[in-house]
Amino acid sequence: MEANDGEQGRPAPTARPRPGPAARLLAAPPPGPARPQFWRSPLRGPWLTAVFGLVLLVGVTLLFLTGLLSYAAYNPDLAPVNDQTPGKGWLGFYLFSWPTSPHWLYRLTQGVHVVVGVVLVPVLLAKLWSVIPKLFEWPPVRSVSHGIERLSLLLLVGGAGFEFVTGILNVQLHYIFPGSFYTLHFYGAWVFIGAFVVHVAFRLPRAVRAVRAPGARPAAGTPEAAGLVSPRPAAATVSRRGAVAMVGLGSLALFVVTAGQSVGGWWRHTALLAPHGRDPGSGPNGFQINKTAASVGIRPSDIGPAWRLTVRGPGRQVVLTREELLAMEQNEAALPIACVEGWSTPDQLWSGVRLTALAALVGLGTDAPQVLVESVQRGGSFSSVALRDNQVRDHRSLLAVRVNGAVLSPDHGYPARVIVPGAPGVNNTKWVTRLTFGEPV
Ligand SMILES: Nc1nc2c(c(=O)[nH]1)N[C@H]1C(S)=C(S)[C@@H](COP(=O)(O)O)O[C@H]1N2
Ligand SMILES: [Mo]
Repeated sequence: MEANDGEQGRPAPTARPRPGPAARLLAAPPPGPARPQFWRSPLRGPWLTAVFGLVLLVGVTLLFLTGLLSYAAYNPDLAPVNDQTPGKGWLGFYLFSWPTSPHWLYRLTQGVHVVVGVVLVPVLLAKLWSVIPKLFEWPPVRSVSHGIERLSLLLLVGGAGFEFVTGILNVQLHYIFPGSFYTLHFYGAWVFIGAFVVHVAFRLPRAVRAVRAPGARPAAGTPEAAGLVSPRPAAATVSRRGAVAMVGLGSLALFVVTAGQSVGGWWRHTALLAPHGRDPGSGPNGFQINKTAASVGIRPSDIGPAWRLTVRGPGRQVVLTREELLAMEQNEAALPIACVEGWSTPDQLWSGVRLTALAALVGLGTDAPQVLVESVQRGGSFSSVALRDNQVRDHRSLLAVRVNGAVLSPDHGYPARVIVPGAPGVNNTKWVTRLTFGEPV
């Protein structure tokens, strides 16, 4: 045994160099959070971290998938006006034509995205709390591979924080980053998910082992304790299950005050955390408004008697007054508005002229192509949008002039607005003045 070496007469003491001050500092952590004894909660350990981690594994996967769907729903490959991330390169590898059925598709995917994102906040915070001693690990870097691992954790924690903060700001403050929110949230998601996949690959087996044996409490300092168990635990004030239940209650409370905005209608009253201060009023036009006419600078003269609708097709152009538009065959469709911010309305009964009928005005048949929709609004990323041929050809896609039996209000897009089944709210351009069918030239 090593301890007996000296007793057996070898000249051990002089053969070992005394460690220098730097080596001594690295061997013994400085006082404070770098010392394991500093952290005293008896709750911390592989079980608690694994429970929160597994919830996040499921939740973040759902967020990532619904986020990718949301991006695809904008049909960004269709036209430059649709794409907020023109430099995405192969990150758009999975894009597909967004379908028009079921007509509540985007309402569902984006409602799930925003509600799950909000509800996961307490779980994310609890997970970070459960591993905080590791942030102060000593020595900070033991080896090259340890350094790389810690760097990946920086991307993981930083990426998670960035995605949650940008997402929640967008939901709460209505586009404080006009246009660029998409870019930030989109690229941030790819950085975050890269670090997330690496983290899951390394930690999943350990997490599964920890939740399978909830009774096993590894001793501090052992490999299975993973640096999470306190060597000097204080007396418990709540059980580990109690802590999980508390976090669960926090999530439940957030769910109760958030989910109502995705259901819409009467349930919106329960959405205490949804942005307020813009009452849409009552009556046929009394449902949620994204941007009012005044807020985007629509002048009464833009949408008054001088308003015209220009329909362009290959080699043809037709200009209609509002009366001429009203004289065309009017059709109805019950469709919701579903915003990227997570709120949506129940189906509203829209009526107006089918996009296929407007395509027919310029000589296009049942194989109508894509259309560029332009608003009288000057500037702003939502003043024009390109709709794909499958959206144009759906008989529920309208240039609506009425809603729920009344003329559209100025805030809902008077004299005419687009409404398309299954699509994000952004595709439902208000105050439309020009439709250009066909590939952009
Ligand atoms: N011209 C124009 N159309 C627009 C917008 C806009 O800012 N300008 N906002 C879009 C967004 S983001 C949504 S969610 C819907 C909201 O429609 P609503 O205000 O009638 O509910 O309109 C869309 N149409
Ligand atoms: Mo929106």
